[in-house]
Amino acid sequence: MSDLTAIYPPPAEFAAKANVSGMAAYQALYDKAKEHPEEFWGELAEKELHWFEKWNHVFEWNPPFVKWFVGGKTNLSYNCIDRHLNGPRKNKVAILWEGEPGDQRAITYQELHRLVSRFASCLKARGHKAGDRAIIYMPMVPEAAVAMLACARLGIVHSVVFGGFSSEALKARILDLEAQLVITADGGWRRGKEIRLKDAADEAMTGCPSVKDCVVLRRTGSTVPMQEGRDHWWHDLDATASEDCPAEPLDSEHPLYVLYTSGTTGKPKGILHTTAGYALQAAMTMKWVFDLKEEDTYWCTADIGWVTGHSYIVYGPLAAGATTLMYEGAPDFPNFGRFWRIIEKYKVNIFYTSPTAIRALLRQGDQWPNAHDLSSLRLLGSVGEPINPAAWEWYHRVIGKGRCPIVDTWWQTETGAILIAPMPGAVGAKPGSGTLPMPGILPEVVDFNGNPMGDDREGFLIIRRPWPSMLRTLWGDPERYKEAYWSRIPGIYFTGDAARRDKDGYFWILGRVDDVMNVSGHRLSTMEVESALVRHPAVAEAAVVGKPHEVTGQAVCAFVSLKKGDHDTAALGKELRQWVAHEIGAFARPEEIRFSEALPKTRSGKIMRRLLRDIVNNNTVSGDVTTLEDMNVLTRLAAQHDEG
Ligand code: 7RM
Repeated sequence: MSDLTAIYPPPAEFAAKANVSGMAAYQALYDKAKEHPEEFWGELAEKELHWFEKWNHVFEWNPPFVKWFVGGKTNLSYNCIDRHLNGPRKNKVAILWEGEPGDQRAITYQELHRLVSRFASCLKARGHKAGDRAIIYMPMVPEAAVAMLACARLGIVHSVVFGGFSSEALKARILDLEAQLVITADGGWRRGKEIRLKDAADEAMTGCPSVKDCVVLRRTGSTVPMQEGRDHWWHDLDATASEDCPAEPLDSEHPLYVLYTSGTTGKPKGILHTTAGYALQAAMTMKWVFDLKEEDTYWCTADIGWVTGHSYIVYGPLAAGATTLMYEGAPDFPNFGRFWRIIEKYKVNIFYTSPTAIRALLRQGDQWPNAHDLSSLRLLGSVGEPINPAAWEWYHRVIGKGRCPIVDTWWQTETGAILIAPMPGAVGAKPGSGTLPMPGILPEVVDFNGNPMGDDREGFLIIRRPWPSMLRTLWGDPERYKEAYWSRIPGIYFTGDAARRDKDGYFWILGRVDDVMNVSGHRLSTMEVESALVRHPAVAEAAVVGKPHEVTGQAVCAFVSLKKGDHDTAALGKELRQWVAHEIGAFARPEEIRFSEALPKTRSGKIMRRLLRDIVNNNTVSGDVTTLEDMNVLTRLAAQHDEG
C-alpha cells in the first residue's frame, strides 16, 4: 500500500537552508544517537542548555524509572529567558499575542524577564517554594506563560488545567495535587462570550483545604467575588513586587509540571515531567522538526492546557529563543478568516495546528484563506490525530501553496516532545504518515508478545529506549505508571497506539488500542465520560464509545440504561449531554445518547465496548460474541438505530 503513496520530497530551496539538510544528515544524527546515546545527548545538553552545575552521568536507567543528566543543576525559566538577555535576543519579541477582541501585545525577552521575575517574587513573598504545587487555570493570555515560567523559576510544580474543563474536573486536580496555590483570571474570551474562570475556580476551591492563595488576573474586567485572605488580584500583588528574583538552581530531575491526561479508567493520570531532559528535547525538536531560524515568527494554535501548549508554545520555543505567537480565541471569530488574517498580519512563517482545525476550516471553502496573503508561510505542522489525505492535500495546496513542507508530528503527553516526525529539509512526506523517528527514539511495531511485525503489518507501537523528555512517573501513583506503560510488554514503553511501518521505514499511526477516544485532538477516556454519566441520579449504567466524525475525528457516543421509573428520554438526552459538559467540560459532551434497557456484558459483568463500537461504526456486530451474556440486548441496540 505504502509504495502507491506519493512522496513529497523536501523542496530544494527549503532543503538548501534547512537546519538538517538531506537524508544523509538526518541519518548521521539518528545513527549517532542510536550508537552513542550518552555522547549524543551529553554534547547537546552542554551546548544547548545553561547549567549552574554540570551533571555526572547522562542517564541512569532502572526500568521503568529513568533519570537524565544526573547530579546537574539547571532551571528551565532561566533557559527560556535569562540566557537570552546577554546577546542579540535581549530585545527580540518572545511572545507575540493577540486577544480574541483584537487587542495585541509584543513582549520582548527582556520584558518577559521583568514580568516573570515580578510575579515569581510575589509568589516567593507569599511563601510558595520549590516542591509546592500550583494550579494554573487561565485563558490564553501572556500571563499564563508568565505564571508557568514563574513557577518553573522557583521550582513550584505547576499543573495547567485547560480553561474548557469544568469546576468538577478542576477540583479533582487540585485535590490530587494538594495544591497550595491557584492562579486564574476573572475570565477569558471565546466566540465573543466570556468564559468565567474565577466562578468555576471558586466552585472548585470549596472543599479544597490545601489552597492557601488564589491569584486572579484581570482579563475581562467583569465582577468576580474575592475571598478575603485567600484571593489576591495579580495587579495588586504586582504593585509592590521586586524585580529581583533569580532562578533557583534546581536538580536536573526536579519535578517541573504535572499534566493530567485521560487513561483507561475514570481517573485521569497525572503525567510528571522533570526539568533538564524535558527542556533539552523540547528545544531540540523546535530546531529539528520546525527548522526554527532566528528570524522566524512561529505560531502553534494549541491551548496551553494541553501538552502541545507546554512544549510548543511556551517551553520549547522560548528555550530555543523563538518568537512564539499566542492567540486567545476561537478560529471562527468573528469569522472563518481569523487564522489566515493572523498569519497575514504577523507574517507567520511556521504554523502548527490540528487536523480537526484544518478539516473545520477546509469545509468553509477556499475563499477564506484566499482572501489573505499567506506568502510568509514556509512550514506547516499537524498534531493530535492522524491527518486524512484530503485534509493534508488541502493544507498543502491551499494554505502552503504547494511550497511548504508539512510536518506530521506524532507524540503524546507522556513523551513530552515530538518523537516521530520528518525533519523537513531531509525527510520527504507521505500524507498521513509521521514518517521517521527523531534521533534517540527507537520505535517499533510489535505483536502481543513484543515480537516485531514485518513491513506493512499492523501492530502495537512501542518505544525501545528511554528518552530525555519521557514522563518519569504518574503523580502519587508509581504502580499505575508501571502498569499503564511498562507491563503490556514487560520493560518496554507501550504507547497505546496501533501503527504499521512501511518498507521505507515510515510509521503510520492508526489510532488508540485502548479505551481512549480522541475528540478534536483532545484525549478523553470512555470511562471518564461513563463515570460522569452514572453520577446523574436517573442513570443506572453507561457505556461510551468513540464513533467516527467528519470534523472532530471521533465523537462521543453514549449508551445509557436508566433507573426504573417514567422518563422523558428526549428531555433526558439533552439534560445528560449538558450534565457531562458540567462534569468534565464542553468538549466531552456526547454527540449522541442512545437509551437501552441493558448493556451488552460478559459473564463476568464487563461491558463489551467492542460490540458497541461495532454498532456505532457499522451497525452490525462481528467477531466473537460467545462471552456475551444477553445476546438480545445487542439486537435491540442495533434495531433502535434502524428505527432512527
Ligand atoms: C500531542 C498529543 C496523544 C495521542 C497519541 C495518538 C494521537 C497525536 C498524532 C496522533 C496520529 C499524529 N498528545 N496522536 N499526534 N495520531 N498522528 N501526528 O496529542 O496525549 O493528547 O494525545 O494522540 O493516538 O497516542 S495527547
